[in-house]
Amino acid sequence: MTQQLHAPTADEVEAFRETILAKLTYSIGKDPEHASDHDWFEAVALATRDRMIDQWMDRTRESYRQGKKRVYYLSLEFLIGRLLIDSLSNLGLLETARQALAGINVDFERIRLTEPDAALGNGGLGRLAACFMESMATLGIAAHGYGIRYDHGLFRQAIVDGWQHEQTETWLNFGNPWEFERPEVSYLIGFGGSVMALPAEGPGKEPRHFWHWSEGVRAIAYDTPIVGWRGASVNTLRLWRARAEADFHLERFNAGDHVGAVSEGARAESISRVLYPADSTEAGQELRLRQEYFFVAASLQDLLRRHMDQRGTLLNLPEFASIQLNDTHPAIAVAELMRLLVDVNGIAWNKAWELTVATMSYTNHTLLPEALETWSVGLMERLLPRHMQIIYLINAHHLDALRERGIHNLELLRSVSLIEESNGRRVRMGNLAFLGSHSINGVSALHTGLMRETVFTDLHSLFPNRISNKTNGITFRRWLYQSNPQLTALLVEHLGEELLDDPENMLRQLEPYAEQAQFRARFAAQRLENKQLLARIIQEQLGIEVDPSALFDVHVKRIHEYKRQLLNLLHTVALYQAIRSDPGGNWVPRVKIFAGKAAASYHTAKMIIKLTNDIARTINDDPTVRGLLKVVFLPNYNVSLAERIIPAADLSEQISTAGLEASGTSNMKFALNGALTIGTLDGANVEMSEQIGLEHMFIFGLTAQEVEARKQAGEYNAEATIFGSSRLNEALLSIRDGAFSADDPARYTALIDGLKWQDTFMVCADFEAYWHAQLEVEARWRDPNNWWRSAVLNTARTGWFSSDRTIREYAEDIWKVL
Ligand code: 26Q
Repeated sequence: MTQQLHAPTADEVEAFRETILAKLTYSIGKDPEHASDHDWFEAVALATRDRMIDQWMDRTRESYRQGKKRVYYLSLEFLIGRLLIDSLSNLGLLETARQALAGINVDFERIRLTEPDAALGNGGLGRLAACFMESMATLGIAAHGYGIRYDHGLFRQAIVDGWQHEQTETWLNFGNPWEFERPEVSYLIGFGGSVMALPAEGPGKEPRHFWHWSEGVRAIAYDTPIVGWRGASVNTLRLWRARAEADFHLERFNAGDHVGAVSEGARAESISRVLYPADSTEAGQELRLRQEYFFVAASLQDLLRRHMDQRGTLLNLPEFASIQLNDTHPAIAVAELMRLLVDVNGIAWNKAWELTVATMSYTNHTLLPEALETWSVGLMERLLPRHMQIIYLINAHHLDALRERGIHNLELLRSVSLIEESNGRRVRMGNLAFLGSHSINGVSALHTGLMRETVFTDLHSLFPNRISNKTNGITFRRWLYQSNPQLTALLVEHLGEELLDDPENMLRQLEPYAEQAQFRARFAAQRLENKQLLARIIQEQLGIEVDPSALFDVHVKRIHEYKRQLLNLLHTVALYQAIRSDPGGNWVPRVKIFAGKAAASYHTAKMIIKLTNDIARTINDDPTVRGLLKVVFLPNYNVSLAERIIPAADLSEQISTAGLEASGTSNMKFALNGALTIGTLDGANVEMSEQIGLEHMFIFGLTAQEVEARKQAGEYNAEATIFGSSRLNEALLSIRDGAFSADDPARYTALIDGLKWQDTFMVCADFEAYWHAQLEVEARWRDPNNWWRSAVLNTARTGWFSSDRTIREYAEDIWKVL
């Protein structure tokens, strides 16, 4: 690998080797003769961690001394993946470690693979938080990530007979060498109970409220250092673990209620047991609300304590702290901060509100109605009675202020209220986050526009300056340098090592090379290497042989109807039928690669996985297609698998129904690695087409406006569309009639009828356009000069999608820290 600027000296290698051996002996208690791969991994991780610590402490002391403003990133998800290569590479120790291990005959690659993924997230939102942590460390922003240290991350997906099975994820089974447990950093978090109000102590004073909660859960801090590029700075990701409060239960225990005491303890500890495995809201479940409040309360107490230690007053909080809410999941922070300021610290309501709004900001990641969080008033009153009162009070002040502005339109007041009255009374967390923040942002230009026009129209009309756009980005350290060392080496060879420090600007210098046949050949050759590696994984995992020279057409992401894996499957079936009817035709050999998890309770998504596997088996077993078309579904998609798949992709599928994908981030990862995108004008695909140029992508289908117009008109009829496309009709019929499910011919009747009668996601509506875009893909592929020219330009023009750029925008516009 090329990331180390200068080859390590023999002394450096020897010194690192000594540390590793010392860790193995004295921290793990093994001698090299008997050490397992895992022991070695742990020894290397501990040796690496040591190298971060000096810098970590320096930076922490330094930011204390300078009194810098701090950023607090509150997120229920951090989808980190593995940390070993990330840390070594950012510290410039990758080559040192490799040589240190080679000298004692330990296989670095095997060691690397023993690290489990930290899968504390579902998908895009969680991975974004992880990229942001790395970019904030790289840019030297004093940032703290706050979240939950789940015992179990996102479930492991097993595919049995084509169906998804969820298995418990166990990343902590062998311990976690990256984290520091901080038993001394702990807070007691209350739930339930009642509120007592004491009358105001005098004129001009406000009544004081005391929350007597009935259940206490202890939050214990676990810190993971996050190191930035070239070790420039090291920040902390602080994750909270829930522990039963010993004394609490001891009383019951001593009173003889052993079972009761233990079950109460289990109830407390269940809060940090498992990540919710849905990437859109499930029915408002109590445990989820307990998770949200638990980590928000611990984090706010922690950051207020730090602020008080340094400043001695909370009245200047917004000058020294910015709190970013990653979606509405931590939105209860608005009420909790008010409670801490008003009830605990005696600050007057209006002043507290001013401080809260000036400190908080909120990022929205979805407009899907089912994903907008609301909590029933009843549940809130039972679990967080004081917060419910505070929310009512915020709402009353808010609505009064509007009436004072002369706004009496009932419909408007109803829509901007914190309480939804129509389907039982519910608290709208989106509106709470909006009102409690000075800045609200979307994650792509299109999405931000739609936020203004749809979910937040009315709030936007009242606070027209609050919404802004911050288009997502990705960290190039992980998604290029680490995951694609072959391409990185090629880029460094031509552009120099400075590229690694400033890819945002320097990648553009690659453009002229797109015109050089020799360079294009090198570019294609490194891709082929990556495809051979992926082909080996496919062979190992599925026993399916794929031809590395075929077009690798890749669709990997959470399974969702709006992401339209079904559209891709219909293309697959139509292509299969076309090949069967002309087996001797001049076809482009293609491998369709799918991967992704379905929420456990999302029936249609699970059916889509089964259908993919049914189609794969049928096509792969059919001798008439002679391997011209292969279909694979790789199980258990996660960060580590993404790192193998993305650098091996020729074609990136980003085909969501326009208007529904807030941004997408894998779209950027693929383009950076030189894949061409087939996609709709949705999310950040729009910005990508502006940067890369429409002629180097395959953009097709209805626009967001056109989708909306069809829905409004209410006259869109998939039947007529199907009637107009015999290809589509035949593909639908064959699936519906059981051509891929002979064992259960009616398996897909409901799924296909859904497309015919509803077509909510415009799968049929976009089919022909998609088919023709795929024909263009094939035409370009047959013309290698043009294909690889476009591929090189994709890499060259993706610099803007660095999460360093995104974070700089947050830092300048929202946090005011740069
Ligand atoms: C909420 C309540 C209860 C249970 C689960 C949830 C929940 C959990 C995760 C709701 C949503 C999520 C995740 C959403 C997500 O990943 N959104 C994606 O965010 C990316 C980063 O901004 C975007 O690129 C994607 O477009 C968007 O889908």
